[in-house]
Amino acid sequence: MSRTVGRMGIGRTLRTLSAINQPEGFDCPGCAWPEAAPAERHRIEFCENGAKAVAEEAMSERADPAFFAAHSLIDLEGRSDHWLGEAGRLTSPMIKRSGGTHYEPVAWDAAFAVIARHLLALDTPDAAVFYTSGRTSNEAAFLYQLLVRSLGTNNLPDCSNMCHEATSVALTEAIGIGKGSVHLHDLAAADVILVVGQNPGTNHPRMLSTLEEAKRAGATIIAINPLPEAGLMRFKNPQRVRGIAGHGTQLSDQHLAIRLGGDQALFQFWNHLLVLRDQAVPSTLDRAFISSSTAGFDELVAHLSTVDPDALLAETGLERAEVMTAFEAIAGAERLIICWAMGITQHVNAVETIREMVNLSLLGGHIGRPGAGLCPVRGHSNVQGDRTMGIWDRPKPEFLDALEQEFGLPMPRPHGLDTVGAIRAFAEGTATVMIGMGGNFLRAVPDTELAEDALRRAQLTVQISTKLNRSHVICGETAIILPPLGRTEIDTGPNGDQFVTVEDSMSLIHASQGVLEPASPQLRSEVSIVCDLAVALLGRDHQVPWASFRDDNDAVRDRIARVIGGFENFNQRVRQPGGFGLPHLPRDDRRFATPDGLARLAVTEVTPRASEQGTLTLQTLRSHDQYNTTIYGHDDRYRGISGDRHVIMVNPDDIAELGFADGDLVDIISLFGDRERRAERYRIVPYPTPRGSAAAYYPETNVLVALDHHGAVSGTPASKAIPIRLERHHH
Ligand SMILES: Nc1nc2c(c(=O)[nH]1)N[C@H]1C(S)=C(S)[C@@H](COP(=O)(O)OP(=O)(O)OC[C@H]3O[C@@H](n4cnc5c(=O)[nH]c(N)nc54)[C@H](O)[C@@H]3O)O[C@H]1N2
Ligand SMILES: Nc1nc2c(c(=O)[nH]1)N[C@H]1C(S)=C(S)[C@@H](COP(=O)(O)OP(=O)(O)OC[C@H]3O[C@@H](n4cnc5c(=O)[nH]c(N)nc54)[C@H](O)[C@@H]3O)O[C@H]1N2
Ligand SMILES: [Mo]
Repeated sequence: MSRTVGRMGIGRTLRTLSAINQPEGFDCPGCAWPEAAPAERHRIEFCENGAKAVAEEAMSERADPAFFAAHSLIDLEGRSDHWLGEAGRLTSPMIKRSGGTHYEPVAWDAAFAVIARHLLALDTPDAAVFYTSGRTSNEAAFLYQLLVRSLGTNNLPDCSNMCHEATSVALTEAIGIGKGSVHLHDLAAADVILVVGQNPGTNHPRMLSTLEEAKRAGATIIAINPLPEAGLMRFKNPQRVRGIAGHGTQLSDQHLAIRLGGDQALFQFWNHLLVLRDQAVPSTLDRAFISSSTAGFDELVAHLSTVDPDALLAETGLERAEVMTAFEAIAGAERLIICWAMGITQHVNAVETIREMVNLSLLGGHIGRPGAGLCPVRGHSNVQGDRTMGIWDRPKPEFLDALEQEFGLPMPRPHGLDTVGAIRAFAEGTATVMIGMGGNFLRAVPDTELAEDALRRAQLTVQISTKLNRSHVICGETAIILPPLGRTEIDTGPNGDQFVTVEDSMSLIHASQGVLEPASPQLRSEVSIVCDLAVALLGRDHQVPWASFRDDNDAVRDRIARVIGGFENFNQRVRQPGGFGLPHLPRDDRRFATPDGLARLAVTEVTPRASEQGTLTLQTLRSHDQYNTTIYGHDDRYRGISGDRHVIMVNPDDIAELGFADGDLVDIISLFGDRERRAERYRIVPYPTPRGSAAAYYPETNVLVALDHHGAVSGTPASKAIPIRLERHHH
C-alpha cells in the first residue's frame, strides 16, 4: 500500500482500495481477469499491480493549465514517459493551435467545434482514424463506434489489433466465436492446465490464486515460456496468512523453456503424437466428439502423418524427454485447459499457432465440458467488451444490419484501417485526422520513428485521456486533449449518479461505479464527450438522439440491448450483484456457430526458423513496474532487475559466444531489409532464457519493430519475434 498512500493519501487509499472489484464498486483498471461470484469474493479483491494502476489514476498531482504554461511542447518532448505520467491527472481541455509552442486551455464547446470543423472539411470520412484503447466502457464504446459509423467509416483500429487479434481470428474460424470458452470455476476442475506465453505473476496476478486453487485440487500445471516467470515457479498468496508466511506454492509442475516462436512446432509435435498414440490406446482421441462436431479431421491426420517430428522438436529448442513428459500429461488429460497471452499472439505465425493449440483441444474433446476449454487471457480490463460493442475495423455484416435497423442510418460496409494500416495511411497522407479514445497510440505501435513522422503529418490529433503521455507530445498541426473521468471517479449529472459496464476475459458483464471526487470539476464522462462531439458534428436533428444519451447510461444500455445479442434486459440484469454472462455456444451447448455448425481442425505449415550466425531473436515484454506504456518505476522485482529499463536479457552462452560480458553496454540493431533501426545503450544482463532468444522492455524497444513485421493473418505487430544483432555501444 505504500505506493497508493504516497500518491493518494491514507483516506482516499482506503476508500478506493476497498471498492476495487466489489459488486458496489468499480472494476479494477488493471487487467481483464474475472472476479469470483459475489458470495465467494474476498474483501480484498485486487493485487499489487491493480493497486498501482488505481494509484496511477487517483494520484494527487495535476497536469493543469499552469503545468502546460510552464512546459512547452519542445520541453515535454525531451522528457521521459515516466516523467510525463508523473505530471498527474489532466484537468482541462487543452489545445495546441497550428504553429503554437504550448498547449493552452480551451472551452469544451470550442474544442468540439474545432474537431467538427476538421472532420467536416475532409473529402472522405476515411481520412479520419478513430483509435480505442481497452479501458473504455461498453456504453462509451457503443456510442463511439456509432458516431464513427454515422460519419461513414470503419476506421476503428484498437489496442486489440496489437494484442489478442490473432486469438479473435483463429477462434472465430475454429469455433465460431472469438472469445475464450471457460468459466473461472472450470480452472479449479481441470486436471491439466497449460499456461503458454503468459506472465501472470506480473500481468494477471489474481490468476495465480485461481491456479493455486486448481493446483490444490490436483491439477497438473505446465508453463510454456522462454523465461522462468516468477509467479509460475513459486507463488506466495498474499491474501492468505499461509501464503504470506509459508514458502509458497510451486505452481507449475513443469516448465518448458521454449525458444521464441517455437510453440506452433511444439503443439504440432504433440498433435502428431496424439494421433499415433490413438492407434495404440484407442481412447486417446475423443472420436465421438470429433465425428459429431468437427470438420477437417482426415485432412489433419493426413498432414500430421507427413510432418517430421525431429524437425518440429528442433524448432522448439526443447529436449525430447521433457516434451514427452508433458505429452504424457496431455494425452492422459480428461479435462485440459489452455491459457495464453502475448507470448503467442505477437508473432508472425500467431494465428497458425493458435490453430494448432485449438487442434490439440478439439482432438481430445476439451471444449464445452466442465473443467476443459480454451482460455485466452485478455489484457485491458474492457478490451473484450469494446469488441463486443463494435469497436472493430472489420465489423460483421449482421452487426451493421442491426445498427441500421435500430437507428435508420446506412452503415459503411468496407473494412476500415487497423493499427498498422492507420500508421501507413498517416505516413502516406491519406489520413489526416486522428482521434484517440484513451490509450497511447504513438507509444504502443511499432516502428516508433516512422510512426512519429507519420502522426506529425496529421492536421489534427485529438486524445481523450486521463493522463499525459507521448501521444499528446508528438502530435498533429493542431492538437487537442480532452480529459475524461476515470474508473475510480463519481460520475454524476442531471439524471443522478451513473455507472458503466465492462466485460471480462470470460464474457461476464458487470457494473463499475467510481467512488472518488473527480480530479477536476471540468472532467466529463466518456459517454458525454462522445455525445457532445456527435452533436457538434451531426447536429441536434440527427437520426441518433445523441443529447438523450448524454447523461443517461440506462438509455444507452437500452439501445445496446436491442442491437447486440446476449444483452436482453441489460439494465435489469446488470443490476444483479456480479452482473451476468454472455452466451457462448461452444461453452454452453457444445455447439459451433461456424457456417457448417462444426468446429474446424486446421492444417498448418511450420516455417523453419532461419537464423544467421551472430544474430538473436528479441521479444519485447512488460516489467513488473509498468502498465503498458505507463512506466511506474524502473524495477522489475521478480526478474531481479532494478534501477534500469535499458537492459537486454541474454543467455550467458550467447553472451560469451558473441564476445560480450555481463554489464557491457550495447546497441540493439534489428535486421529488416528496408533500413537500420537501432536502440542505443542497453546493458547486457545474463538471464536464463534459451539460446538465441533475448528479451527487452516494451515500449522503449518498439523503435526496432518494422511496421511490416506483423502477423500474416492478424496484422498484429510481431513484437515478440524481432531479429537482432548486438553492437558494442560507442559514445
Ligand atoms: N501490471 C500489468 N498488468 C497488465 C499489463 C501491464 O502492462 N502491467 N498489460 C495488460 C495487457 S494490455 C496485456 S495484453 C496483458 C499482457 O500479459 P502478458 O502476455 O503476460 O505480457 P508480456 O509481458 O508481453 O509477456 C509475455 C510472456 O510471454 C512469454 N513469451 C514471449 N514469447 C514467447 C513465445 O514465443 N512462446 C512462449 N510460449 N512464450 C513467449 C514471455 O516470456 C512473457 O512471459 O497484461 C495486462 N495486464
Ligand atoms: N513492442 C510491443 N508493443 C506493444 C506490446 C508489446 O508487448 N510489445 N503490447 C501491445 C498491447 S498488448 C497493447 S494492449 C497496446 C497498449 O496500447 P494502449 O492501450 O494504447 O496503451 P496504454 O499504455 O494502455 O494507454 C495508457 C493511456 O491511456 C489513458 N487512459 C488510462 N485510463 C483511461 C481512461 O479511463 N479513459 C481514457 N479515455 N483514457 C485513459 C492514459 O492517458 C494513459 O496514458 O500496446 C501494444 N504494443
Ligand atoms: Mo494488451
